[in-house]
Amino acid sequence: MAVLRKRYLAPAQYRQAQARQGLHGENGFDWGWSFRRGHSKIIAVHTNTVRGMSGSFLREIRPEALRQLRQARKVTVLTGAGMSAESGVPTFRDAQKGLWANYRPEDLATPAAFLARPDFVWRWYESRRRQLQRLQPNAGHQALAAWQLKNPKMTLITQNVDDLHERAGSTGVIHVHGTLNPVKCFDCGASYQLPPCSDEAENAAPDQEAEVPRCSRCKGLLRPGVVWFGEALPAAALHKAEQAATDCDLMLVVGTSGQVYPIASLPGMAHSAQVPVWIINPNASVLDDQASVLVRGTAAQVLPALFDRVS
Ligand code: BJW
Ligand code: ZN
Repeated sequence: MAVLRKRYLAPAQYRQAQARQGLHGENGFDWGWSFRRGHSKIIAVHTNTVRGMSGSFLREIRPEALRQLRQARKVTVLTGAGMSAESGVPTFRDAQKGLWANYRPEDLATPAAFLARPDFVWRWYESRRRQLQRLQPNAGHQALAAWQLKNPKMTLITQNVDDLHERAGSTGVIHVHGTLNPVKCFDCGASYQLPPCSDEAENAAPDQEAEVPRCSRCKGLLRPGVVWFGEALPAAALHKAEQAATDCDLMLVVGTSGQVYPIASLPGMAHSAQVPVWIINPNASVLDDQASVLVRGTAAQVLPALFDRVS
């Protein structure tokens, strides 16, 4: 079997390398082996993602890899922003578009930014909440929810602050970075469920005046129910996530860049506990070293096809 020596290539480069090394996939799905520290790594490239076409593509995935997934009784799934990208939610590290194009999320998602300009940061979150209201779960969210029905021991951990997993039907979702709604009081922590957002919220310009609602108990400012940089993650959620990372037969990591800690260390914890880690991402990430199976494709394309093959 040919060995694809250079592993972490962008899909187009990967295909060129494959052609050079004589690896040819069929049905739009190419795969190769790579060897490192004595372990084999399966790389699966969903070439239809590259070509922007749809179609079946998992016929070529190695049967031993599919068997691993089929036989797993306890699967832990970790999702990141890429999970919701095909629903229209911008990923965190994509350049922002529209009215907020000149601002970096990293500069807005901090307690310091909120304290300096609460109304400004509140408007950004309201515009995102409004945007989310008119977006729908994608085929990847739906595939995970359907798969959970058949595999009740699945644990779903998400870094996303949207509710698209729940709207697709997933239950018991562990939101390690909180949620856009409910919001909470900055001072006393009291929780408040916001009513649906107005259209104006989405179209509010960054410099437009807006009043941040206040807590009815202590009059403190309300803030989004998310975890900002420098803040501790919800202890119970983090504890459950860490346990689920090692107490499982397989970890599926979907659409995260693996740049934000402590969650970025979960795939490494699983890997150290000899749990096979599968990564689904159209792009390379710093987590790739921890993967036993890499699928270069998008969440909405890969997950339905993958679960279809193992059901
Ligand atoms: C697709 C796709 C498709 C695209 N299909 N895939 C150790 C080392 C260094 C630093 C630290 C450390 N430990 C802690 C830190 C500091 C900090 C940190 O990690 N900084 C790094 C940036 C270096 N961490 C923290 O501050 C955390 N708190 C903490 O550790 O507290 C300690 C403490 C203890 C006790 C008391 C007090 C403090 C908190 C982190 C909170 C993160 N919050 C955010 C914002 C949430 C609110 C909001 O949304 O506004 O969470 S940051 C942002 O990043 C967001 C995300 O959940 C998170 C992760 O991003 P994600 O999901 O990976 O998205 P992207 O955009 O990065 O990647 C998208 C991926 O999808 C890409 O790979 C694409 O290729 C892929 N993709 N289309 C599949 N269709
Ligand atoms: Zn309060």
